[in-house]
Amino acid sequence: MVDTPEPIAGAPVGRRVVLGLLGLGVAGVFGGAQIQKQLAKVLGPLGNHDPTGLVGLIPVGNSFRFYSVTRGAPRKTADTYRLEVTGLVETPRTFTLADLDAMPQTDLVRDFQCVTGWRVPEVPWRGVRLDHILELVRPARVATAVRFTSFDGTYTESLTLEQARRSDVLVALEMIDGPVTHDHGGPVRLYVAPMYGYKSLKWLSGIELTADVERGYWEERGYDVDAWVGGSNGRGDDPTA
Ligand SMILES: Nc1nc2c(c(=O)[nH]1)N[C@H]1C(S)=C(S)[C@@H](COP(=O)(O)O)O[C@H]1N2
Ligand SMILES: [Mo]
Repeated sequence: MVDTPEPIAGAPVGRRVVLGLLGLGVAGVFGGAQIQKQLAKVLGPLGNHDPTGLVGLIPVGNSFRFYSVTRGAPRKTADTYRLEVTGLVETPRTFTLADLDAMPQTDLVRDFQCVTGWRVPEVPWRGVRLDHILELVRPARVATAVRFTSFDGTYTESLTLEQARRSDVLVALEMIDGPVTHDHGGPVRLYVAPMYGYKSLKWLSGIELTADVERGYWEERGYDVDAWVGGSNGRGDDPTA
């Protein structure tokens, strides 16, 4: 955590932050996902907003940005976190973090790629297959799609039921080397391995079975509903602008 108090929006970056960023150059040799912990430590609250663009200038490459279309989300703990699964299902259910922890866990090591072009190679992910959760609630025959909501109150995403059942789509509890951190959408986020990062909704609070695909936040703003990496919308403009 940066201990120089600095107002976030438009503020000059504190000296300690800059020194910290320079220090990261040393860590660059590790590259990839491992850099993330140190980035989070040095950037602290700036990591969420990056009003200066400095994050993009850090000489390490292959690092995560923290994205949020809102000013973040409330913090949820094992006591307060709930995942509601509703809509066109036989048995709507509400799961706690302990419930999700007790389910079979799947490990994946996959690249994480934002449609804007940054990419983090070989990120370890761990969580419950979305398909497992769908089995527990039993989708009705008329359900063809799944809609996801975030406890940031704004962001949404969706998948077809067929996509949602893939073995590389996780309700993720861990990424990199521990629990999904708050800034990365913890305690629970979605991870849709074969698609661009905007599908991997952070701060997951709702899964709703629907009759048709409903467009998500960025899809309302022009991005492809089918966000396969390498597909038509890998065009390099910025869905977070
Ligand atoms: N709730 C929420 N989820 C989100 C976003 C967001 O702004 N809000 N941004 C998406 C985009 S565009 C990307 S690339 C990834 C970034 O994940 P990260 O912030 O953990 O790096 O989260 C996705 N999920
Ligand atoms: Mo993204």
